[in-house]
Amino acid sequence: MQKKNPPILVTRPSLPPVEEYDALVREIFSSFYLTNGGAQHQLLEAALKEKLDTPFLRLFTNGHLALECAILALNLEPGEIITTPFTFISTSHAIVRCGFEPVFCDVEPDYFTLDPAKIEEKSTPRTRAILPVHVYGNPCDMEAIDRIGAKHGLPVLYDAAHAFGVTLRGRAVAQYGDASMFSFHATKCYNTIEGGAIACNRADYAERLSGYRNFGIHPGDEIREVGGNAKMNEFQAAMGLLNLKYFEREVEKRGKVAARYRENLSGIEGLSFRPVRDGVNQNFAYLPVSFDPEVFGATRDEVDETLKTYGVFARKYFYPLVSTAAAYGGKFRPEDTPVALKASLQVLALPMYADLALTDVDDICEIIASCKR
Ligand code: T4K
Repeated sequence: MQKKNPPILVTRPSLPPVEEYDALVREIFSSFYLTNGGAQHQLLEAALKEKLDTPFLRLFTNGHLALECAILALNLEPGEIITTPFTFISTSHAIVRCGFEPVFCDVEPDYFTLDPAKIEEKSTPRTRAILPVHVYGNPCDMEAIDRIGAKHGLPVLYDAAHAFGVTLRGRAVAQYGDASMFSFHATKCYNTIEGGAIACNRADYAERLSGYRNFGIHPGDEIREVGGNAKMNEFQAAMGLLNLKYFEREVEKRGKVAARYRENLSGIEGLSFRPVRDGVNQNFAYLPVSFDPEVFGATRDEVDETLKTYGVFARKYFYPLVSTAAAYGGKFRPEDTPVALKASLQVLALPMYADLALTDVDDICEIIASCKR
């Protein structure tokens, strides 16, 4: 097989027709209103509230700052926040940057999401909140986690960066927990270039989010919070409005890509796909595949290197475990979360985007199959 040129990357952002974006950019130009809650922003906030089926929603300039504002707006006493080590570094950095200590709890072996059976043993008198992640867009066991939160009086803030549009038994993921953060980064299945949102179910919390997003300023020039600047601008919001129009088509195309991978790779011993929880309507945000080297014969890293020689750039999402980040000074032991550790060594996120040609998927699968020993 020939080396892919141009190379195939792990993802490629979906873009609306450029004429449609041009038309909205012209509207923005003629309005001279570029940020701070302009017309596009207002339209997008309203549209996403409906799409994510949530009573309150606030837009942010990116998912990470949204998460930080969401933590701050919980008004917690200093202490610990229970989270997963199997995530992007943003999750635990947000906890630390907001002045809390992350406590890493292991994940479920099938879904790689926070294991509800292990949360309570991580709880101490200093636990202040639970921050689970719907990793790859697979929702956590939200019913069980919400029950634990309610039992111990701990707020549950979901990192739903990957879970835009996902539902469980017809119920939007944003309806679980106290709040959910969605990322609209260019690499996500729904993008506003950079961007993010917090969905929540309480008006007072949403008001505090507005404050943290905009220097703590509220109507009447009252400055209630020590907020920063995390506002989404009009150009981002315009991209969001257009991408929202095409989102269903995006998911449908991604679904076809995912089905082709499954068709080609199912039955190869030592290679496994993530199962999907009952009742989940997926968004196909990522295409994670695990390689068990004992059975497959080659390691995840060997498969990754082989793909690269053909111009295919998969990604080791999420390796290394965030708990081992040098920034945390070796405080956490990866052996304490063995399921997450194993996942971090075995998972490869394969190229996944709406316009990935099915013939390219076939080629990628052929390369992977050829690695089997
Ligand atoms: N929580 C979780 C669980 C997250 O996964 C993330 C972000 C966050 C919180 C924070 O949300 P944001 O603040 O980002 O909204 C990427 C993304 O930058 C990041 O958003 C994402 N998670 C993370 C999982 O992946 P990198 O370092 O892998 O990005 P990069 O630049 O290597 O891009 C990945 C691939 O996409 C490359 O092969 C190139 C391609 N690409 C990228 C961009 C930006 C394009 O084709 N076009 C583009 O515009 O972090």
